[in-house]
This record gives sequence, structure tokens and C-alpha cells, in this order.
Amino acid sequence: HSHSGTQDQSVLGAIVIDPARPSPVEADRDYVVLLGDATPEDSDQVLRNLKADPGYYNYSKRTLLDFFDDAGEKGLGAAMRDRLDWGAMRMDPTDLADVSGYSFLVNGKSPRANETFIARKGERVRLRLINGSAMTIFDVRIPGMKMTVVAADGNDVEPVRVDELRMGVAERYDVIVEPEDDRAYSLLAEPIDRSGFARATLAPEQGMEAPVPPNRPRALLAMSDMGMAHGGDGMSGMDHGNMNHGKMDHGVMDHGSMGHKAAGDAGGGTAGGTRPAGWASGFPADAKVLAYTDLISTGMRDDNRPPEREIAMRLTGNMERYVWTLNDEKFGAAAPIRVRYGERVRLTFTNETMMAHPMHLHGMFFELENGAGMKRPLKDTVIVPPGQSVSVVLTAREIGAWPLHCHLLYHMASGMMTAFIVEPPSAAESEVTPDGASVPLVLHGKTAPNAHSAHSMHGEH
Ligand SMILES: [Cu+2]
Repeated sequence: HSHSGTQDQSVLGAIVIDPARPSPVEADRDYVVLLGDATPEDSDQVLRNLKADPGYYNYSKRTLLDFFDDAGEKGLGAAMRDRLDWGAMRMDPTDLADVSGYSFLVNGKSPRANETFIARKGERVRLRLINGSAMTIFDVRIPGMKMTVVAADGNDVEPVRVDELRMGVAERYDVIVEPEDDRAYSLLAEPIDRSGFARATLAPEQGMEAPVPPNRPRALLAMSDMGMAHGGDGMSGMDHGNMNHGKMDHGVMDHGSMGHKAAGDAGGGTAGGTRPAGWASGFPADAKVLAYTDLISTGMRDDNRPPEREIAMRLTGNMERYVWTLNDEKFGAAAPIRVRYGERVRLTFTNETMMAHPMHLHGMFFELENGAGMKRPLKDTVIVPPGQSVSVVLTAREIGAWPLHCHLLYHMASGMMTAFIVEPPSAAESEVTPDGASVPLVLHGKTAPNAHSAHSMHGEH
């Protein structure tokens, strides 16, 4: 897909690479399910609107009536405290998605056009789910049917049966489904702000339809999503002795009170709990939802050295000016990240904003530190939930300058991107790096990356 400016990501497709060896996963049918979002507005105009008023697309601002509903459920003190907290942070608890007015698509088709995949009773059907949207994190499910996840971001994982899964922009999951009846099933993908839905149908023949249940309630971000627990009940909790409201802003938050999880050892596990709860979860209590801790690679990682270096990457921004940054700097202003060929590094992403950011690295996979030991799953995109830290490790084996960015289009366009440069080994270094991989002697005629290459990265990847 295009990665230029704010060109909409409507010009895109899927590339499926068959494994050299027979796939461990057999399927009778194989379909690409490309989820997308489309806005009738010009994308540059969308960005101008957001710059002028970051709440421009937030049609669901909470009202006084919502407040009285909350007060009825939680008690007046709790409702008022929550309201005051949000006010002090100058944010809305409906800030789940910052652009709305989208239509949601499956393979370019609207819910009414109903993309239909033929699937008969007893068949094994592989769905290659791709979140190819510009700005939408989707919750995907097929009511009445379990999905067995067999690959994440194109890499095989041990099968895990789920009722639904949450997909950040650019994430891919392969799932196997097995219809138990010759009937139609709806495949539904709800954006996390529940502002619409994408829909397709699995059925034994074209023209069939299954019921489409109404959108489930949108969950609101809670203060606990930011690690700000309040003790006690009633108004006594309002003094906020532990919070520094003067600094509370999307761009400048009081880290001490945010309770970030520390990064663990390689394989020690920092990537979330048993389900993606907490941030706008919105799932039924009894649903099995895929969590990053469920992802266990089918293969052992071949490099299990501890990282030589930790690179801290704070996900930052100023919602009021609609500026999204990494370590408080916009793309172009920051020095690129430089690693040596063969160097083993940990990247720790710490989200200091109220939105989830799907962080994506070009050129190579990283290993998600999710507690899977030597079976750490390979991914190239990881959702970092609000107020949380997620860490990945990698051995730098792809020489060149690679984009590392949030894959929400308008976050990337407003600056949430940096260059990740893998330096070629110097002449003095061994031809073979410590991890045993050999160094390519000819780099396809390319010269070594320099400071300027950060601005002319591999756009084709
Ligand atoms: Cu982002």
C-alpha cells in the first residue's frame, strides 16, 4: 500500500507467500479477508480538521444525561470523580478513535454488498484476516463459530481457539473455521468505538445471509486504564494527592503515577494479560478473546542471547494540537535509531497517551516478549494499549534504513515515525557476527546508510 503523505490506504492488496515446505495447516478453502475503512472526505482535509479541532470527529461526546446514568449506576461521588478526572486531563472518555464517519469494508465491499465466502459443513476454511484500514482497530468475530488462530503476521503459531480477536491496523491473523451446519454465518468486524461495522458472510452458496446483531456497547476508557487507581469511595477520593494535574496533558503525563509495567527478560512477558481487557474492552465476559500471551510460535527462536541494549521508545503526543510523536519528537526532528548488524536489541514501547498505537517495523520481524520462552512469536506489528508498556527483541540482520511507526495513518502523518537503521559491519569487524549469521559482502550496490537516509527509506516495503 501507499505510504506517502496522507494518501488514503484504499490502494492496497494482499500478498500471500506459500511456504516452501507444505504448510502444517491444511485447509479445503483459502480466502483473504481484507478489512478496510473508507471516508468520502479528502484525507488531507481530514488531517486539517484534526489539526484545527482534535475532537472534530468525536460525535459521541458524553452528555449530561450520560452523567446522570453513571451517577445512577456508580453513585454521584464516583460519577463526579470520573468526570472531574477526564476534565482535568482535558480529554473525553470517548477518545477511542479520533476519526469517524468511516464506512467499513471487507475486500472493498460495504456491509450491504455483503462479500460472501463459500464454506460448507465439515470443511476446513482458512481466512487470512488483514487489517488494511487507515485508522481502525477492529474486533472480529463470527457468531456461532469458533476461530482457530494458526498464524500471526504471517508466522505460524500453535493453534488457539477463540471467539474473537482484536486487530490493530496492519496486523494479520490466519484463522481456521469449520462450519458445523450448511447455513450462513456472519463475519463481523466492529471498530472499537463501535461507530459501524464491516460484514461478510460464510455460506454454502452465494446470496445467503445470516442475522447481523446490533453493535455491542462501546466500552469507555476508565481511569484504571491509565494505571490511576483511586482508593476509597465517595468524594474523599477527589483530592488526587498522587496526581499532578498541572502536568496532565496528552503530551506531558506524570509517569510516576502511571504504573508502567517494567520490561522483563527476553521471554519474560510484558505484553498484556490473558485478554486485551482494560482499554475499551467491550467484550462479553464469557468470550474467549485472543491475547498476545496466547501466541506461541510453532518454531524455536534461534537466537536466545539477552539483548545487548535496550531502546526505550515512548509513545507521546499532544492531542490538543494533534501532534503524535515518538520520545516527544516528530519524524525528521529526531535522530534515527542506529543498531549494528547482528546486534541484539530490545525495543520497549511505553504508551503515554490515551489511545492504543499499533507500532509497526519495516524490513524484519521482531520477537514479542509475551512469556512464550524460546517460542516467542514473530510479529512486525504490536498494539501498545494506553498507559501500558510492551517490549520486543530482535537481532538486526537486515542492513538498511527502515521505518518504525504507528500504523494509524494520521498519527504517522503527523509525526509518529522514526528511522530504524541497521548499520553494515565495518571492515575491521569479522565477516561472521556473534550470532553466527554471515554478512552479505555486496549490499546490492547500496552505500552505507548515513544521516540523510533517514528521509529516503525503503518505501517499497
Ligand atoms: Cu498512533
